[in-house]
Amino acid sequence: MNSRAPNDRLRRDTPVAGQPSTEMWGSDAIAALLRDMDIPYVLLNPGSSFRGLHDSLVNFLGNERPQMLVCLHEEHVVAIAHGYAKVTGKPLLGIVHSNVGLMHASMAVYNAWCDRMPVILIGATGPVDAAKRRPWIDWLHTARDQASLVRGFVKWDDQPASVAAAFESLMRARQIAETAPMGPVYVCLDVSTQEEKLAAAPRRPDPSRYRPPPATHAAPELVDRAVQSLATAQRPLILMGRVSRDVASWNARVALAERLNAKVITDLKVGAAFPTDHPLHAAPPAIFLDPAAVKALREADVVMSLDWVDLAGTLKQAWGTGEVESRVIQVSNDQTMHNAVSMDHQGLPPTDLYLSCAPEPAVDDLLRALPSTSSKSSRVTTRTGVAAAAPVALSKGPITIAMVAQALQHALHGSDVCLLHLPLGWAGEMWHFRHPLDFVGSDGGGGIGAGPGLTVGGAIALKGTSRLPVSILGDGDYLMGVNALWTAATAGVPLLAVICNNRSFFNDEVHQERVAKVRSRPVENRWIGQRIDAPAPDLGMLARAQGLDGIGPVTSADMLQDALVDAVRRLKSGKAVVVDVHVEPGYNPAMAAGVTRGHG
Ligand SMILES: Cc1ncc(C[n+]2csc(CCOP(=O)(O)OP(=O)(O)O)c2C)c(N)n1
Ligand SMILES: [Mg+2]
Repeated sequence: MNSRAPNDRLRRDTPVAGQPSTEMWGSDAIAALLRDMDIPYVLLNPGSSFRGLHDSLVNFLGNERPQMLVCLHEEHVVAIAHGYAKVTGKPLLGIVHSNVGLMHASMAVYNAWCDRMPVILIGATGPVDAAKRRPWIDWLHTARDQASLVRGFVKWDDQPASVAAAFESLMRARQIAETAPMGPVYVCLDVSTQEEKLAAAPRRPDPSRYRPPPATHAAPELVDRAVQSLATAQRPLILMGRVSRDVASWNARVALAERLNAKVITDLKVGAAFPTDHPLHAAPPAIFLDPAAVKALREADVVMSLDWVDLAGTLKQAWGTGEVESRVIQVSNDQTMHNAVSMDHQGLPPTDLYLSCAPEPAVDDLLRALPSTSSKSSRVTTRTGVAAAAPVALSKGPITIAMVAQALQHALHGSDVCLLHLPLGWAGEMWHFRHPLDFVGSDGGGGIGAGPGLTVGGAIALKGTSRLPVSILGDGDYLMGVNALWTAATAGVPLLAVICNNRSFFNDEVHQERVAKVRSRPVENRWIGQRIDAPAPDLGMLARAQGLDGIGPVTSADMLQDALVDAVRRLKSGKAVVVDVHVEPGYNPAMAAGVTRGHG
């Protein structure tokens, strides 16, 4: 992480001090443990099911560490925590109301699950003891098994029935969430446990004794076999998948590829994993494989996956239904997550050698075992910051996403930037990544509406660092999640979101076009049921309405460069800024082919 300036703190609502008291309530004890856990923020949307805990966070802890950040929708509670984890690798706390709050939050939990990102979500239930329920509302907001709403996509859940049990539950929740593969966890607190009066402060566990286990390593003989296979390969290739944001690990991956002279493919679904302008980087990063990546994969005699998302599907893009002719080394411990309600475990890849661990320990072990004299190529990458780009020419013409990328790079040239989200029409060649925080990856579960929340979460993590938080979002994604941005405005979090506004849920126009062609029906109708254009929502005004700066709409190329230079100036002065840019609809060919591939 870059050095932090003193302005990393968010704006905080300060409670007045009450009368000194020795009284203690169940939720005070739970809040005290949350303080011990040393997590800076708790995201929430209020609800009576956790009014006891809410009071304790304000009046017992003074709204500090954890500091409350209010969200306008529970989906953002989780999306913001998810965005923070993508930058830091660490969980924030979220609290959502019984039943209905959790239902709102559920899509974002799913995204965090598929993205293998830690979030500690706390919920609550009306009195488990039916005799204590208020008429009507307590019954609506109590469930027989509330966690069942999300159990299919959390790593662990619990409903502790006492303060002591809640202590243990929270310790276990954090330990499990932070153990690789990481993921969201859910702890549901009974309202009666929170509101019970305690005779004395219970002894709390020491969180430092409940840390996640250190990373496990593959057995030495398996590492030896992998070294043998890679060192003797003629054309090795590494698929760099879910890896950490750690710079030392980034350098280790570069050293490994160089020592093996292995080609590398990276993925836009996950964060930057390898310098995209390195000579060994074989093809632009993409959601679906670029043709150059398919070629490199088919030519490889040994393919090593470092926890690549969907290894089977990727091999299928290269080899079709035929036999995969490369020898496949899989480095992943993702199998421990493979019992979700969804099929996010993807297809089962052929695996000739299986190292069941996370990429980082495997890369370190391989590097130690490979003699450095075996280096077949060497190159040190030292450049950082956004690459130089010519300004976008002044013309009255339409704007493409590629022009937005170019103009933004021109405006940001030389700054360290973290791209916190990219739109579906993005193409990998539009921007080079040279640092693990240059790009943090996609939403994980394909749940549209996550972009704004992920942006706010990433921006919270970056506040006070020298790295600028920037997102480029689709208009559909923005409009579904737009009120996540209010949390950035109220907490004083700078960010820049540029909306590639094609006035459409365009992804689905591509699908309708395909169906129309297959059925010999008019493709001209593909827009019906998709366009967001009559009226076209004013995206800048939606930002201004929430206290952010809103620029636009930027409707022709001659307006673009100045608008983005202005936006970057405002970002650097500490503002949260949205720019509405009207772009031509269109996807790159690999993306268009990938999204519409037949179901048969
Ligand atoms: C919650 C949710 N609803 C619907 C979809 C289906 N869907 C996939 S992409 C997309 C369109 C997104 O629109 P936008 O962000 O404007 O990007 P564009 O397709 O226009 O490039 C939709 C509706 C989804 N993935 N998630
Ligand atoms: Mg769109």
